[in-house]
Amino acid sequence: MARVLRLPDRGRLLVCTDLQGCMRDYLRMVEIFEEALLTYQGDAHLLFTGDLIHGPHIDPEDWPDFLGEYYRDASGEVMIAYAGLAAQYPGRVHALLGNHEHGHVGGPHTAKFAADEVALLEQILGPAGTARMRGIIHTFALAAVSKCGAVFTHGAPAAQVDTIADVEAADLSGAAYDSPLDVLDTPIVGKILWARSATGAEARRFLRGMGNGTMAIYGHDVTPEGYECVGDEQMVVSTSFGVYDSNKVYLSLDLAAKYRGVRDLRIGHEILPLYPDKAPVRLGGKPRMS
Ligand SMILES: [Mn+2]
Repeated sequence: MARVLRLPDRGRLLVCTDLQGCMRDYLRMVEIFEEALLTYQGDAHLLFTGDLIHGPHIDPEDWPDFLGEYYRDASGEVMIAYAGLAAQYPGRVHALLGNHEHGHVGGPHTAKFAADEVALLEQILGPAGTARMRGIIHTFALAAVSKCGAVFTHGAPAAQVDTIADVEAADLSGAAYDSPLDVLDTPIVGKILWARSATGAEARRFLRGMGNGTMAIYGHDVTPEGYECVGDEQMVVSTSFGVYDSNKVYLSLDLAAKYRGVRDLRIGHEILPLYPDKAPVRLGGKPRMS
């Protein structure tokens, strides 16, 4: 797979950030995608912006509030389901690499919920399952660009990119480094996969380099409110991990539109609740009688 995914200039695009092994939210996103295929006469796309894997293995009584809605990690199952969906709808289901996937194909091993989450998941999956998962991860791009102005990455848009070719040429293997941790200090891969924030100047430089995009859309960090605008050109979205159901948000973009920036994205149109029946009005939920 090419390092940079070029999305088409028509159709509807649904965007889902960090699932971290949450099968229930994955299935809800598939349901929304299949509804969109009906609504838009088959012309819909679904994009996952990385970190589909590596969730908590914690019993309900030990679950801390800051992790949001309770779930149990189903990373292996989510990856298999993703690959099946991508095969079922060729060219319409896409994923970007997150720092958690990168650990399985040359990047540093993450240690969010285990001392070595890469080793833990590979042990659960066994050699054949691990090989299969790595094959799926190798289909993930590092960034996605679109004519509508949106540029998608896993982390914040802090990478020092002059042209799309810089990202196309990025080395993900880690082979060039003494230690996988060295990738964290690299100006492109390290930032795209790990940056939690970017200044306005960094974001504008990145967007210019990525073909004059107008807004950077990403996850990686949790925003408990569901989404957050940073200046006019950045939006952090939390669809699943670390958030309560009521605040989970996904994006629905018109690929034929020309968005001038994140202020053009409206609640109830482009910004939508994953679970509308649970969402407050401020996130597009319906008013309820109490
Ligand atoms: Mn991440």
